Amino acid sequence: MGAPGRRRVTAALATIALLLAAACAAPNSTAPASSAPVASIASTTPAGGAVTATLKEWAIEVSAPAAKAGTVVFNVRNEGKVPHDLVVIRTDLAPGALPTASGLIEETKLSIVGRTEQLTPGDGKRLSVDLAAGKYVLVCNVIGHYNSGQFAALTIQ
Ligand SMILES: [Cu+2]
Repeated sequence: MGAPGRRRVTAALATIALLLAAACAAPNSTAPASSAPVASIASTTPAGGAVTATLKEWAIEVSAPAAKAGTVVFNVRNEGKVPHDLVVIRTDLAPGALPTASGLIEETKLSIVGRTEQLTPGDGKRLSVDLAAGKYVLVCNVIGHYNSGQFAALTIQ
């Protein structure tokens, strides 16, 4: 009747040994794993820069005519007296030569890469868009506004 008792003691010692091994291994295994992903997240997010786009009757004023490729943040502000929106279009067409119908840009014939909803006077919006190098046109596509001259060119380098 001594054998079962010894086996129980052996099992208990084995459990303690496993717990000690786990406790010692934990700090060593987590330290290298937590530092590795931070570097890869930073390197996969290119900084394209920020562009302020001011909407008014009848213009879109941009803070710079060009920005770097990557994630571009548009700080859009409506400083006009009526609602306006901002639509970002990738195109080689001249800013004033986009196809229109019934006072609107024909969006289905163009490559729309970003947009805001209509902003009321005094309102603002941050619009973040991933832009590749190329030529872009910014427009307000409220009826009649593009035809009134509310557009601007933007080059991504
Ligand atoms: Cu407008």
